[in-house]
Amino acid sequence: MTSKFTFFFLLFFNIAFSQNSLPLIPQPKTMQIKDGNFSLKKETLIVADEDSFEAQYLQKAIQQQTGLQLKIVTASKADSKIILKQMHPIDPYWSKERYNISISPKELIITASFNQGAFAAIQTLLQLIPLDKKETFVLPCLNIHDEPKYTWRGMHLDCARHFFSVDFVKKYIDYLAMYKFNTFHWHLTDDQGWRIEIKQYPKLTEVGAWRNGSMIGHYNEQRYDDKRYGGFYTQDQIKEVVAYAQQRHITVVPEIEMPGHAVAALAAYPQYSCTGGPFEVGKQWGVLDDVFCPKEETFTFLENILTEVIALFPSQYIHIGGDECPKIRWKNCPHCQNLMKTERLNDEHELQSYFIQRIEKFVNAKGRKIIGWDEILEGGLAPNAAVMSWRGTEGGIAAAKQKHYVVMSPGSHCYFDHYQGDPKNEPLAFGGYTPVEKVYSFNPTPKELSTEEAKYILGAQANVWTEYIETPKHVEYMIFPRMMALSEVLWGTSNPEKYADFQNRMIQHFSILDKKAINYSRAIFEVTAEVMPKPGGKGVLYLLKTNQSPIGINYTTDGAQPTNQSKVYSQPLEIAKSQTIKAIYFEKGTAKSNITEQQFHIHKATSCLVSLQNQPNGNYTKGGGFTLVDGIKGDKAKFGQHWLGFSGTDLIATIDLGNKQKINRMEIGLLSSPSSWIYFPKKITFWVSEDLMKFEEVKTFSLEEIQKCNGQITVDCDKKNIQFVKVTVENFGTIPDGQPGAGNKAWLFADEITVE
Ligand code: TNX
Repeated sequence: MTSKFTFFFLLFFNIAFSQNSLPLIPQPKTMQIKDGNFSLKKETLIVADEDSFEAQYLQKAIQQQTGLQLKIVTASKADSKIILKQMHPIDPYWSKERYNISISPKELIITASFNQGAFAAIQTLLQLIPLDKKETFVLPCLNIHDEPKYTWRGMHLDCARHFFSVDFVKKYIDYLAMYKFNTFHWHLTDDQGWRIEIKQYPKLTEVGAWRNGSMIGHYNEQRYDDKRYGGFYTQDQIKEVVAYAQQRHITVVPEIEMPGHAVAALAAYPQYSCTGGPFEVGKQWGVLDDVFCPKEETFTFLENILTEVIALFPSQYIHIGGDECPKIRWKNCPHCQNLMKTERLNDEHELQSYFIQRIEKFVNAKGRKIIGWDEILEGGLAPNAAVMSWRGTEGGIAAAKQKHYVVMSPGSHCYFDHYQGDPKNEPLAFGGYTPVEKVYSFNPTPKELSTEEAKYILGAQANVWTEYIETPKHVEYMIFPRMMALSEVLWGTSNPEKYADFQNRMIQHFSILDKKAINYSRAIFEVTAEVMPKPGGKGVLYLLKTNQSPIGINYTTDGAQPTNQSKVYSQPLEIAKSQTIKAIYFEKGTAKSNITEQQFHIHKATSCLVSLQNQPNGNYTKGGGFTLVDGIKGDKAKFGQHWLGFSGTDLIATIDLGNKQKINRMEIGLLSSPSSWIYFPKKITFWVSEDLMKFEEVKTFSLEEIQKCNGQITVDCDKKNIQFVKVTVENFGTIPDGQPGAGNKAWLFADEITVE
C-alpha cells in the first residue's frame, strides 16, 4: 500500500514539475496540466452559496479583469460552470488554506474545507485568467493540489513615518491577497507620529499625530523642512480596514511601540516620560532618547491604550515593538534606578525585560499574545512572547531554541526599504541592497535549528519602513516585484536554483501590474556589472550582463548616451585607463533598462594584490581586498555596493605594488552614516615599505581630520623605491547612546585605496 502510494506520489510529482509552465506566483505545491481546455465565457455560471463572500469576490474580480458578468447560482446543470465546493463534513486533516482546483472541459471545481482555502484557490484562478476584455478565455485543463508551508506570511507597512490613506491601506491588503499573504503588520505608532485614535487619550492624535517638519533627503544630510505633516485613523476607519482584511483572510497585527520609539505619545502626554518633557513629535528619523518611563501611571496609560487596541483588532498577536530603546533616560532617572533595586534588576536591559513582561501579563490576561522585535530577548524573554527577528536571523534562532515562536524578518533579505537595483537608478532609499534574487534565496528556517525547534518558525515577513517613502506609488515600487519572491518563499515552493524559472513567471506578472496600473521596479532588467582583476595588473576587467539574455547590451566609453548603434558588448572589457563606461540593454531596438554607468579611476595599485588582516562582514564582503583596488570608488550618496564593511573590527590592508616605484599620493574613501550604524574610524594611518620588513609611517589622521574632509583622505608624499603600501584604519567601536543601534558594534566602511 505504502509503496503504491509512493509510486503515484512520485509520478504525480514528476509530471507536476515537468509541466509547470503556467505563470503562477506563488507556484502551487503540485500541478498537473492535462489535455483539453475550459472556456470561460459570459454563459459560465458560478455555482456556490449565493451569500458566499468568496463567490461574490470571484464574480467581481472576473468582471473587473475581463468584463464578463457571471451569475452566481446555487445549482445548475449548465455546460460551463465554476463550482465552489466546500467539503462536508470539513476534513480536519486539511489545513485552513489547502485547496484543490480541477479544471475539465465543462467544469472548473474549487474544493476546500475552509473559506481560506477557497480564497487562495480564487487567487490562483485569477492568475490563470488574462486581464483582457474578450468574449471567451481558454483555460488549460489541470489539477492543482495546494497548501502553504508557513502560517505567517506577512507584509508590514510603516504608517507612522509617513501616513497612508485608508484607501491605500485597502489596496495594500489587496496586493497581499493577490500573492497569498495572510498577515498585515500595521506599524501605527513611532517617534514621528501616533496614527490610531484612542478615545480615552484624545491628545494622542490631537497632538501626537502631527509634526512640525520632516527630514529632507537622507538622514546623513541632516536637513529638515518645516511643513506640518500628519494624519491618523479613526477607530471606525480601523474597523473598516480590519473587516476588509478579514474578508480576505488576512489578519491585521497592530504595532504599538514601547518602551522606545514613543516620542509622539510623549509629546501628547509628557508625564509618562522620565524627565517630564516637554517634547515635540519627532522630525528626525532614527532613534530618539526619550522613552516611556516604567512608572505605575505609565503602565495604566499603556494598558488603557491596549484595551482599546485589543477591542479593535481580533488578531491573536499584538505587536508591542520593543526595538531600539535607548537606556540613557532610565540610567539617569531616580524612579527607574529605585525600581531596579526593588525588583532586583541588574541592569537597564533587565528593566526593559521587566517592562515587556508586565505588558505581556496584561495582554495575556485579555486572551492575546505579544510579539516584539528581537531586542525583547535582551534581559530575558517574556514567558509567552513571540519574536520578530530583524537584526539578522540570530535572534530568531535563539528564541526558537528557547521554544518561543518566531517570525523571521532579517534586514538582509526582508527589508523592502532597501535598494533593489543600482542606487544610481533608484529613488532614495534607506541603504542596503536587496535585489529580488536575494529575497528569493531566503530560507526562513535556519539550518541551525533541529526539526523540533524549526516548528517554532511561524514564517516571515517583509518590512516597509517609510522614512524615505512618501507616496502610495513609491510603496508599490518598493514592494513589487520583491513581494512576489517572498510570496513563493513563504508558500514553500521557491527553489533558488531555479531563480530563472521564477523570474520568467515574474516578468509575465509585470504585464498584470501594468494593466492594474501598479507601479514596480524594473531593476531586474538592469545591466549588471562585475569587475575583476586583470591578470598582470594595470587595469581591470569589466563584465556586463543582464538577467535576460547575454546579447543586446550596447555601451560607450566616451561618456555618451548608448544607443542601439553603440558598440555591442560581447566580452569583458579591458579597462586600462580612467574612463566612464555607460551601458544599456536593448530588446528589438528598444531600451529595456536604465543606464548602467561606471566611472573608473585606474591608478598604480589597481588590481594589485591586497592582503587583509581582518575579513569584512555581512553583505559588505564582495570582492574582498580587490574591492579596495578595483578602480571604482564607493558611492558616498548611495552605499549599496562597492564598499567593504567591517563590523566592529579594523581595516588593516597591505597592498603589493608588484615592483619598487615612486609614490606621490595616497587616498582612501570612508563612509559615515550613523542611521545605518556606519561610523568614521577613530584614526587612520598610511604606511609605506620597500620590502615588507620595515614600514615607514607617512601620516596619521584623527577622527576630527577625517570628519573635516568628509572621509575622503588624501596624503601627498614623495617616496621612492616603494613596493608596499599599508593602511591601518581603527574602527569607531561601540555606537554611542542616543544614536540608532546604540550599544551595538559600529560598522567601518572603506573603499578604494588610490596610489598615484
Ligand atoms: C530599524 S526594524 C527600525 C525602524 C527603522 C528601520 C529602517 C526595527 C525594529 N526598527 O525603526 O524604520 O530600521 O530600516
